[in-house]
This record gives sequence, structure tokens and C-alpha cells, in this order.
Amino acid sequence: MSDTSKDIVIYGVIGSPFVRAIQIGLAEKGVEYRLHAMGPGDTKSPEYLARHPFGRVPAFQHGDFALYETQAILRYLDEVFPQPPLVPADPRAAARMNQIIGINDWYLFPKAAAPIVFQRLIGPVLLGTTTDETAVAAAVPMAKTCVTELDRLLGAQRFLAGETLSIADIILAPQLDFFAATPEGRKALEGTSLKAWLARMNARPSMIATQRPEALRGAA
Ligand SMILES: N[C@@H](CCC(=O)N[C@@H](CS)C(=O)NCC(=O)O)C(=O)O
Repeated sequence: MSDTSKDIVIYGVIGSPFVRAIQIGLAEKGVEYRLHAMGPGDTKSPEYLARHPFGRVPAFQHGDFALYETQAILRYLDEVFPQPPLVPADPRAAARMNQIIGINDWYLFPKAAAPIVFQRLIGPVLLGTTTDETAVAAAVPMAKTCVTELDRLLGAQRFLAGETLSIADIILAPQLDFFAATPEGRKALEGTSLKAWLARMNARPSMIATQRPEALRGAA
């Protein structure tokens, strides 16, 4: 393969936890990239839809290879830039990593974090909308289930899939960090081991270097 790290482009809206996960993965590997920053409306432009027919971020390009879906991008990067490895060698730990990514993609993001973060932060801060308390309340039970289960899976381990950083941590940390900026997120994390895990993740240079925009950082 002749493509180098210089040929990597991330297309994304800055602040998106999925976009941030790719930035964190690349930072953990010490790989350079270019960020093609988009506005929220740009995801449905004909030009972008040609790149990502579902109109979501991130999209990714490495030389002549185009890809979308965050976990697929991170797995590709782990193969192409193997150090440090971000998929556990142990089959059970790797299965745990995959399970946790599934929890994020099917339950935490769409049914809990996205509705609550939108109602508490993105809508009021960026769009001037008022919080729909019914929508927030409807998402709280799923948020609790997700946090309880992720906390159980973390247990006494240092990272979500064992003792080393994996793609599960890289996808979940920006997601839970955004969620923790809402009152519901703070409450859900209170008293869990996930809270300490998130603090450890937030102290990593890869997380510090990829903060959300200031306006979306403050607690709602
Ligand atoms: N399954 C996708 C999810 C990406 C996603 O939902 N991104 C959100 C931002 S966090 C998005 O693009 N939202 C814009 C929209 O829905 O129009 C992935 O893993 O990349």
C-alpha cells in the first residue's frame, strides 16, 4: 500500500462523538490527518451524500480508499497502523469490545445519549430551541440501562475490554463525555466505576487534544 498517513482525511462536524472517536484513534496511534470540517447542514448536500449516502458523519478517505461507519474506520486504521494495537488479542476480550460497540451503536447513542444531548445541549445552544422534557424523560430509562450494563462490563478492569485501551473505549469515551455534560448523564454516572474510567479517559492526551467546541462543553 502506497498511501501514507498524510493522505488521511476525516469529513465531519467538529463536536460529533463519532468524529471525535476517529480523531482519538488517530491521536493514540500518532498518525497525522486532515480534518475537513463541515457544518451540520452540509451532511445532506448532494456532494456529501455521494460520499456517505446516509448523510451522517464521519466519512473517511485514505488515498483512493473511501469509508464510512466509525467502527469500520477504526478497525481499518488498526490494521493499517498496527501500533499500539486497539483490538485485544484475546478472543473473549475482543468479543467484549465488539459487544460494547454494539451497545453504543444500537442503544446508548440512538436511544439515550443523542436525544438527551440534543434536548439539553445541541438544540438550546446551537439552534435556540427549548428542551422537550417529555423527550428527555422518555430516554432516561434506556440511559440507565446502558450505564448500568457498561458499568457491569467494565467491572474492576482498567479499560472496557480489559487492561488495555481498545476501540470500545475510543468510541464510548466521547459519547459518555458528551452525555455527562447533561444533568441526566451526570446522575446516571454517579457512583459508578464508569465515572472514574471516564476521568481516566479524559486525562489522555488524545482526549484533551480533541475537546468539543467551547459552547458544547459546559454542563447543561
Ligand atoms: N453509525 C454511524 C453513526 C454516525 C452518526 O449518527 N453521526 C451523527 C453525529 S454524532 C450524525 O451524523 N448526525 C447528523 C444527522 O443525523 O443528520 C457511525 O458509526 O459513524
